[in-house]
Amino acid sequence: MEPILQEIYNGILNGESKTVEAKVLAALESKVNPKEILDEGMVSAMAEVGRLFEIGEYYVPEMLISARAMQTGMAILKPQLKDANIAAAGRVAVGTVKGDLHDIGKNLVAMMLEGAGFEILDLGTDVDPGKFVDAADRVDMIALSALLTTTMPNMKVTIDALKSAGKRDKVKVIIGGAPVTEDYAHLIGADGSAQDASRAVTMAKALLGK
Ligand code: B1M
Repeated sequence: MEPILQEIYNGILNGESKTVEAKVLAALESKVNPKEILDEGMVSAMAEVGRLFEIGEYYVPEMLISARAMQTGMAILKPQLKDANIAAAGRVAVGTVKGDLHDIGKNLVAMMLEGAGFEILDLGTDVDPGKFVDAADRVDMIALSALLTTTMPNMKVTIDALKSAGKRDKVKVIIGGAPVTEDYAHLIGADGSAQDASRAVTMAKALLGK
């Protein structure tokens, strides 16, 4: 890994927002590809944070400060990942399902979709199914994120709420997040699932015929 990417990686691992900010700016200045900064320097660091949490070396506070450092870097990269020349490809409501506070992956999906020309309605985290149902009148697609096995069932609750409100056929629904599989998407009646933010863009384009 390039030294500058290693420094960003370490900054996220140690939850040093200021370092991450400075190093991401420096990397962009040196013309390092923004996607490379994101994938190698940042997303891989968050995966390591998860591993350290799993083996009991990190606790929730460490995860939180790493997440803040990650968000700082993402805010700087956001304009770089956006391609201004693409016409609006459709409107997408994105949100993390009820009970779930993880928003980094959701934000990444929103950023990449926005970069690909979609208009984003970001409903945030811990989103009540009713809010997605309300949003269905204003968007072409709903993108649900869940990071916990305990909150994943709320994806089904949300889709069922859309069905009960007679709005399921008005929108496409895609789901994603670490515990989500294609089989699960099929089981709960989503239109598809994506493993990462890039694939979410590909899927959104395919489902909306772009
Ligand atoms: Co949490 N957490 N966390 N956490 N956390 C995980 C998810 C966990 C796997 C850690 C672990 O045990 N290894 C574990 C879940 C275990 C499980 O359910 N099987 C866990 C746990 C247990 C918890 C708590 C319960 C801990 C506690 O309190 N005891 C608690 C729950 C709080 C709640 O939500 N109610 C909790 C809290 C937190 C923090 C608040 C401290 C913080 C979140 C801060 C924030 O998001 N602002 C946090 C963090 C940071 C993590 C880890 C370390 C990192 C998540 C992350 O941001 N990854 C995570 C471990 C891990 O993932 N390895 C962990 C980087 C991000 C880019 O990846 O979000 O996976 P990800 O998104 C990916 C793909 O999943 C996909 O695209 C992205 C990449 O391009 N994707 C989509 C995501 N959404 C998509 C939607 C799509 C398509 C693709 O279409 C719609």
